[in-house]
Amino acid sequence: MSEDTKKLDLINRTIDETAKELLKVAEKEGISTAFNRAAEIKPCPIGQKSMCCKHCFMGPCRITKKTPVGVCGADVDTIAARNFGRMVAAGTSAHADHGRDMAFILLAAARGETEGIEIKDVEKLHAVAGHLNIETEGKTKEQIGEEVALKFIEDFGRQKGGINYIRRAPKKRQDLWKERDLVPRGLDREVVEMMHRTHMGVDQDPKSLLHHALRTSLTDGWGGAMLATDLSDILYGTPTPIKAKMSVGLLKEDEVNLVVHGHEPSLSEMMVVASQEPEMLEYAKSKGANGINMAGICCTANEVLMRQGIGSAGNFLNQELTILTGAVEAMVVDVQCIMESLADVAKNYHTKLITSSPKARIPEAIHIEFDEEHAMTVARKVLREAIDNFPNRKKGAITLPDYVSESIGGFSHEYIKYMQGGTYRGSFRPLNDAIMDGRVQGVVGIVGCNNPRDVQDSAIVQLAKEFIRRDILVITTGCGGIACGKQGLLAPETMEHAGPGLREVCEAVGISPVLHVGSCVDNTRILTIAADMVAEGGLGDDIADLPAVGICPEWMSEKALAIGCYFVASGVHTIFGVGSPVEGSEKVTRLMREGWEQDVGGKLEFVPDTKEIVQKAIETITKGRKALGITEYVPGKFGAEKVLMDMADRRRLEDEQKAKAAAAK
Ligand code: BF8
Ligand code: SF4
Repeated sequence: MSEDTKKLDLINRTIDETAKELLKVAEKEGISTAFNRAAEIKPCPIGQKSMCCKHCFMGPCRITKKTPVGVCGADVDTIAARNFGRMVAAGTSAHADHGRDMAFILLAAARGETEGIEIKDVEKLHAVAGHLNIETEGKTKEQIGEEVALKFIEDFGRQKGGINYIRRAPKKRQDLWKERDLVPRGLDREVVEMMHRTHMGVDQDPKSLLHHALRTSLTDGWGGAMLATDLSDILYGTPTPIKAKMSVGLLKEDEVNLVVHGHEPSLSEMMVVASQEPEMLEYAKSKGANGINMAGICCTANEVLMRQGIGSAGNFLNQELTILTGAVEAMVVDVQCIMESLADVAKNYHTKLITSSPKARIPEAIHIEFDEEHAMTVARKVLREAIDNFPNRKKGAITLPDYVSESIGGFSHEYIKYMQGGTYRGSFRPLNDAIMDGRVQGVVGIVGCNNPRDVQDSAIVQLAKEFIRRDILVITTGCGGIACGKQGLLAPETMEHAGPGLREVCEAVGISPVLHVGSCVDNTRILTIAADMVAEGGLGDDIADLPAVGICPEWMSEKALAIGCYFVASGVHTIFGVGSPVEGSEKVTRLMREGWEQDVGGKLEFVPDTKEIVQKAIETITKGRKALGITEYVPGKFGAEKVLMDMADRRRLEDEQKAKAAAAK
């Protein structure tokens, strides 16, 4: 392959124009990114299919035709189920540990032990106390906050019985969990039990291992992640629609650019406040900057976007590229999805990489640890580091792509309810009615990551467009939400791409056909929306009855698998793109499809082809509508039928355009 073709291939691994531009900078400067590393590192063909076990030192054992079982006799089915179980446990732990930290911050805030953090949304605090059966009459918000925090903290270590929030699921779902022995005990117990079961020589039944994966994931979906969402709302405010810019083009040449990256909202919330303080702005001026510009990456971005309208510089695959602009004074990272390569990329520029979590250290980074007791002091310290670095920019090394999209985020579950009837009459009636009469055919959640094994943002954006065109409402979170935002799908103009039925409903209610509901822990907002739609009536009596599908088109993280599992355990047909992490075991693949569908009504499938994902989602929505006895899905009746472009089509089109451009020169 010639050098030129290599270059061309790499920039075709994203549909984000700013990423293309910055990949050219990487190429020119010889800086390595995930894009070129993914091209250079071929996944291990055995590990990729989960045909390898390293759970003890008699191995690692590779399963082949010649050696169909490991030294201990474990076959590929047990091995694949064990590997999958551990991935789900890790993903669950990441989300739920974040939730636990939020509970401790609420406790500290309620006890007056925080600096700058206090209970902001009292209405939400009361609603949460209600879910926990905590009496609120005559109590101060601090008293209620303390009780809520303590009750949540207790949930993490619950040894017997179920965690509190399972009661937020529809009654039928709760009964099914009881009947199937799926009611999750505390996070700590379920995760430890998963580690125990998957130790050498313990659980040897793939079905039983997968069953426990579902139960473990429920401590995430209806536990840790749901708490993380609710507690962030209580402390920093429940989101309402808010405008925000998206794409790396929002960085400013004449201002201090401070990028927050990771998942936790607390330090970034404090930095928003600090960045607006007159003394800080004066300090920035004294260093030659015209202001302070905050931007986010990944889910910390989603947290401050949802609540403060802080723009997002991009999603997972934009993190290294953002530093390549040469215009980032500091990138502050907390936990999860932070590439280890950031330190190496930053070395080529003046950018300071700052770690803030005691759980996530990077040797080359500056460590300024966040603690709630000194939250504002820490935020100001970080900000000063960034401002001090402004004069160190390498003047000739700045590449700021000239593109930025306007988006609207901030669609919390509470706001979606409110906008369908106002403060006193908020309900899900209009949406349920629209689904029942067929103006809206169903709801699809498009969530999750980027994966450099696929073209960045391509599947997410293609799917979102396909569904809204077919009158299917799209709810999005995480890197999926940012992908939609960068491509302009979160702007009101998206209405033009929607089918006429969906368009009518969105115009009447005042929403966009693609709703960004937040970060990855905010996938639990999708669960609470689904539970409320069931409670509203007319669409069955369980989440499994809704004409709804969950899709994770470009997944890469273990958290995505945890989310997938709790969606399935809640009754949702869930489809992942990219490829299957259990491909080597037909039995495990079948159990997740047919076995789980029989058991819990939801199923998990791995479908790399985007066209096939659309087809499968529509089949499920059609089947769901039929079972409810509501208008059958008629393709083209509401939305215009259009052929979906696949990658080959897209490449062909790009080649044609390039040929045309070359001919015109
Ligand atoms: O938690 S979507 S790449 S950033 S794991 Fe990570 Fe995946 Fe992005 Fe948010 Ni979620
Ligand atoms: Fe091999 Fe069994 Fe040990 Fe796994 S647990 S490494 S299959 S001997």
